[in-house]
Amino acid sequence: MTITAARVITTCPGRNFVTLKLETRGGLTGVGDATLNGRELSVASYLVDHIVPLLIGRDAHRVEDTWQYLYKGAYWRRGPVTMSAIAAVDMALWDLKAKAAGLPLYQLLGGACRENVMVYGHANGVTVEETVAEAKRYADLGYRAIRLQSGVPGLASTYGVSKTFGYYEPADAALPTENLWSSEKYLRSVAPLFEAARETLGWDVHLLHDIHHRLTPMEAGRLGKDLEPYRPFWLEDPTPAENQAAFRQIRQHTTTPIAVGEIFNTIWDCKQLIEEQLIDYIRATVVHAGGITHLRRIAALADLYGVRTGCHGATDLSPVSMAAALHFDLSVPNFGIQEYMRHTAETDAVFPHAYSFADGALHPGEAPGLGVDIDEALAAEHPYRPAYLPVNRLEDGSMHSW
Ligand code: EZ4
Ligand code: CO
Repeated sequence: MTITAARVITTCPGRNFVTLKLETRGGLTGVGDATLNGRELSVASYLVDHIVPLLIGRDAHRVEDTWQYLYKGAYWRRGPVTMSAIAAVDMALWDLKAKAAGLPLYQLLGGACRENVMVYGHANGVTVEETVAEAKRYADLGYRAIRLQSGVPGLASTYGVSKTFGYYEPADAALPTENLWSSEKYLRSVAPLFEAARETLGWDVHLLHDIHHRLTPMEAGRLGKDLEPYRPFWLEDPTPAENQAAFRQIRQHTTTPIAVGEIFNTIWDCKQLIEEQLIDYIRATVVHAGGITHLRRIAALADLYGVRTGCHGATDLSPVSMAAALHFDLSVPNFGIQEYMRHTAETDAVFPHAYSFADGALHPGEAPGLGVDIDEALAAEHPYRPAYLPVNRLEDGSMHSW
């Protein structure tokens, strides 16, 4: 199964996506997602300028060897640009291998471990009332798990809050939007949100929350403790995770489960958090953590320590990544939950796919391979548009984590 052509397609059906498409001599094609939100063209260049020349003529069946070749062979290891580029190749090779076998990819990964993949949706609003009303709409759609993000009284805007039901795109401007942040104001706002949500939604639905890397370990410990009465499913990204040892402090203060890892690139970013059992869910994704090959290795390490998976699934991960994540989720023994921000109809049209939603869960479908493709003619009608993620400053002007 010799690779004869490799194209990198950058398209913006409402938001930017970078996709790698491989062709083989026998006429099969495979796709991989290479989208790195706000830094898209760097991965496109890494692929076009430095990886595509290495792929032409290779045997597409050699998934592991190709992974090792691109990782060890670059000399410069790790990092989001390198690992997203390797991930795109890895996804496309698995897609090809499964198509060659005539099987949906999850069958090659050991087969289904469960009937379907529980997902969580994003409920948000400017006020507690709006957010809880949104959460109710998700519950009525059948969701069994819902993330709650609300505006913070006294702050003009914050992470995770949009006005449009079901859709939120933080990379919203040609130059970064500036947000103002106060951890004190934020910390006062979260427990009342969870209290109101439990009153309206009851206790049969999982409730989640994303701190988005903004607190100190002590602040995160206090928030975790404040939320314990409402039994959150998880608190996500409490502090910036470069300092993995900092999570020891959070653990000493709260029993609220912790989820980390959407910006991790390799197993090395996860190692200490998993081995010391400092987290409950690992959020590394197929696209930013080196593809299906590497994510399975991370999941296997996590399984040794009772850590479950909770893959990132924001809309900046294309439907190609979502399909890959679902095959992974269905087949990995220590699956926990999958994030699911629905893509817009515009995006779905460019990426026709076999996965489907029912009863609060997704299933990857039974199409051979990943079960997703890119309509290149339609993609060409949506040219790339520069879009940055926002930045965050404290009220005195200091830069803070966004
Ligand atoms: O802000 O994917 O849990 N989900 C998230 C996302 C991230 C975006 C950044 O590109 O934190 O919304
Ligand atoms: Co997050």
